[in-house]
Amino acid sequence: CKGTTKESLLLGAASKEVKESENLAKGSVDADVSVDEITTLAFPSISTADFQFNNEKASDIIVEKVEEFVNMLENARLVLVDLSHGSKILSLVRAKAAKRNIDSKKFFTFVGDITQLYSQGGLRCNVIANAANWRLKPGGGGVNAAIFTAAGPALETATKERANSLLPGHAVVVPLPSDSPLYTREGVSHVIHVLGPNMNPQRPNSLNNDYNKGCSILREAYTSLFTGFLSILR
Ligand code: AR6
Repeated sequence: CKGTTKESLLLGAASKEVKESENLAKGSVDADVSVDEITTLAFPSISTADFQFNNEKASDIIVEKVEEFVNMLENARLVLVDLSHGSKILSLVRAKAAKRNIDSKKFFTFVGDITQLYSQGGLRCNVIANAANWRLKPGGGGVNAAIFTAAGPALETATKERANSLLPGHAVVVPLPSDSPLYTREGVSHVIHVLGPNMNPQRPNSLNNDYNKGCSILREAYTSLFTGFLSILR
C-alpha cells in the first residue's frame, strides 16, 4: 500500500477493507518501514465463479492455505480481492480468518477490480493472480478477461515465453514487461496465472461434482500460487 495523497484520501472512505489498509499504512510508518517496500499479492478466489466451486469449501481452503503460508512472508502480505461488497466468498473468508486469528496486517480482504487496485482503490499490489484457463489465453470472461485486457498484448507474449498451457492445480509466474499499462498505471510487476478445478459442466475438464478431487486440486492451486509468490520475494 503506497502512502500517497491519493491513497490517504481514499483511506477516509467507509469500507472496512479500506480502513484495514489505512491501519496497515499507519503501522508501517510507525515501524519506520516504507509502505513502498511492502510486497503484496492480490488474488481472486480461484474457481468460485465461472468454475462454480462451492463457496463454503473454497473459503475453508483459502483460510487453511493462507494460514500455512502467512508466516513465511516476512515483510510481504496477501490480499483476497473481489468486485463487490456483497461478495459471499469475501465475507466467509473474513469470518473464518478472524476465528483462526490470522494476522490482519499480513492477510486481509479488499473490494475492487484487481486490474485497478492502485488507481481506483489506492492499494499498491505489485503481484496479482489470475484465475486462468488451461490454454492461458485472453478472453472467457471473469478475472482472466479483465487482466489480459488491462495488461495489453505484452502479457500474452510474456506468458507464451513461460508456458503454453496449464494443468489444474498449477501456476506460472509471469514477469510483466514494463511497457504494459498494468505495470505503468498500477505498479504490477508480475502476474501469476493459476488454473483451479472446474465444476462447471459447460467448461473443459469438469469434475462432475467430485469434491474429493476438486478440494485437493484447489489446495494444490493455492500452494502453487503462494509458492510462486514466495519465489518472487527471494
Ligand atoms: N477483479 C476482482 N475480482 C474479480 C474480477 C475483477 N476484475 N473479475 C472477476 N472477479 P472467475 P474461475 C472474481 O469466473 O471461477 C474465465 O473465463 C469473481 O467474482 O474469473 O476460476 C477463465 O478463462 C470470483 O470471485 O474465475 C476460466 O475459463 C473470482 O474472481 C474461468 O473463467 C474468480 O472468478 C475460471 O473460472
